[in-house]
Amino acid sequence: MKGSGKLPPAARAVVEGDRRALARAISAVENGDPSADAILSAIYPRTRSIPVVGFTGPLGVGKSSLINALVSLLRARGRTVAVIAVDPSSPFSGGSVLGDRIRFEGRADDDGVFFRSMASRGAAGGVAAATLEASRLLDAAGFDLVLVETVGSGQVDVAIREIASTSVVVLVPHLGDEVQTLKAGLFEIADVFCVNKSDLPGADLAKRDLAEFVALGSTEGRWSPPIVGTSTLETKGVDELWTAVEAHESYLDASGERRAGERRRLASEIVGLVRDRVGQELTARLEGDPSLRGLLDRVVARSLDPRAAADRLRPSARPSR
Ligand SMILES: Nc1nc2c(ncn2[C@@H]2O[C@H](COP(=O)(O)OP(=O)(O)OP(=O)(O)O)[C@@H](O)[C@H]2O)c(=O)[nH]1
Ligand SMILES: [Mg+2]
Repeated sequence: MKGSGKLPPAARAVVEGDRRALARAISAVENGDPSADAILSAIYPRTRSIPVVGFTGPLGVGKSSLINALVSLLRARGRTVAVIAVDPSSPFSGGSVLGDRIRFEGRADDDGVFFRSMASRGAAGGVAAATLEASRLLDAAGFDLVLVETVGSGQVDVAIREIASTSVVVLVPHLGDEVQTLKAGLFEIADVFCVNKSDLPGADLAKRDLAEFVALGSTEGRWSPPIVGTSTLETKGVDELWTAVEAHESYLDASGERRAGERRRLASEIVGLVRDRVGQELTARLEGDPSLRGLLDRVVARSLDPRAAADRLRPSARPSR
């Protein structure tokens, strides 16, 4: 490990792999606690941009089951793995449990695995930002890769694109009409398709359907998402699924897309942070700062329109300076 002596204690504990410190730092990020700033800032130079693999898809298709199976496979191969479940029912805090969904198996005796659920309350963008920063903490803590589960709720899944280096869209045979709806959104984010529950009838048909769909959108020289059939019940296809994920990760390196993608994501992260901060500050100042209150008064009185007021508030046109 690179010398961690100069780091603030909370950050040092994270990079030294202290689980409780890691859990506390993630909670600070999740709760928007100001103590997160110093930790995130201190650990950032130590992050390596590890693979973050997102699993998304409709309720109950077997995302958690697949992640459990992959964790076993990866641990058997000596890789260390962190799992983040973006979960509205937050299974670790006793939230309501839907049907017979699978929980992540406790592996208290194994330091090479870390499970964490993040409540998906608040805006999708907020969840995405917290998940991104949590992945960064896990990266700094030395994990080889992060697996993220999101429920197929649309916005959060699309936001996962901003975090994951590889997105796996999980489906099952006989989704019927649901597949048609999904095609609009989820399908655009897939780097790998997984048809889970392939022990059920109709799996081959579902794979053929998907293959036709993929062929429609495929472009010469670009990544074309492979379609992998799996059954966690019969432990089939899990190796192949991971092989497909690794193939995409290799493609990212070979094509230069990893660097380009990271650059794009960081730019969008910075813009998002500025938007949040400037927005909060302006909201407060529009009522609190006398010169800006006057501007708002004029808009209310119809002597200025909102766009003209916004123009005057642009950083390059600060009215108060
Ligand atoms: N037949 C069959 N059932 C499966 C398979 N994988 C998972 N299941 C079952 O499907 C149900 C849901 O599995 P989960 O892993 O919780 O699915 P999920 O997508 O994580 O569910 P949510 O997080 O609630 O969206 C459970 O009852 C599993 O036992 C499979 O390969 N075949
Ligand atoms: Mg699940």
